[in-house]
Amino acid sequence: MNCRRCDRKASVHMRQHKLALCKEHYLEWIPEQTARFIKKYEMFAHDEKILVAVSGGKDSLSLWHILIKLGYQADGLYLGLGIDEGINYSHESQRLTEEFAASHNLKLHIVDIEKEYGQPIPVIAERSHRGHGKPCAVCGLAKRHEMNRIARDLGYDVLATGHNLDDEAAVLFGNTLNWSSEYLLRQGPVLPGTAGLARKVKPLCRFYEREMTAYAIMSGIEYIYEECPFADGSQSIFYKESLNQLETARPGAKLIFYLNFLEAKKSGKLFLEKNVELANLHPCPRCGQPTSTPDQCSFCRMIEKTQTETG
Ligand code: Q46
Ligand code: ZN
Ligand code: ZN
Repeated sequence: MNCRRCDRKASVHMRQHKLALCKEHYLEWIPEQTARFIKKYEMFAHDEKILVAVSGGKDSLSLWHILIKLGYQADGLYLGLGIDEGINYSHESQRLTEEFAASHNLKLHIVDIEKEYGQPIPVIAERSHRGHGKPCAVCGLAKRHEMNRIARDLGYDVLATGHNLDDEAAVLFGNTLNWSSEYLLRQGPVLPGTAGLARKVKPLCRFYEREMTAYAIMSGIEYIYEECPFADGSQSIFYKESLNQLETARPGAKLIFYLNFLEAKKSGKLFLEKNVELANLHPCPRCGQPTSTPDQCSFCRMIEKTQTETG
């Protein structure tokens, strides 16, 4: 098949879009589409300061690469989680992130959880007895807390993450299986900011994972191939595999699943109470972030608990 734009041999075939492109035009198409999504979902403007959460993986580094290409002011934030299993995941992902930032002359903030809170994620997880032996619940909580803290403290308007369509469809699938209406209400390409919470955006949410892999490889981005060792056997991987089976039988199914959800939500046709209050929030006395739990936020409570156990 030939490239739709220039007639050279195509390198990427996207069945779900009925589109084939050569390398050169693919590397134009992805940023063009991203720009279209940023505009369509009103994610941010050119004069806003963007903080990109980078993990060293293909999605977040590609997102940073694309935003810079599109002329946005985007700095990076890398969170050192202290996960040293396997290939020493944290060390390797930090190295690749730093290399990317240096070679593209970009500003990168690095926050090391152990330096900030005295213990790495796996230890916090163990001591706080959360998450049934896996650090993921604690890790997710800490990542959200820290990204928000840095965005707020350093005056960024918006926090961008590299979630792709496979990620979003898997989350949607899980939320639908459980009919978690509160999560469904909050899911989307943009989560508006509130006092103390930065606006969160996902500019890659309409790209298939394989499209992002192709973009990263063709752009020559060096990223960490391995997933975090704790991702193994997770529910989200199981959902992704199930959706992949569906996608194989019905190309485009994943995209339709996600886009029709967004459409239905926008038009108010979902069986969701539209005005479920986003729980009553008050500032955490320790870190100041809005929280719905009485007294301190869940993150600060967790840290305090682990610290009292240590000392
Ligand atoms: S980084 Fe953290 Fe993930 Fe690793 S410990 Fe679990 S949540 S799997 S996206
Ligand atoms: Zn072409
Ligand atoms: Zn707090």
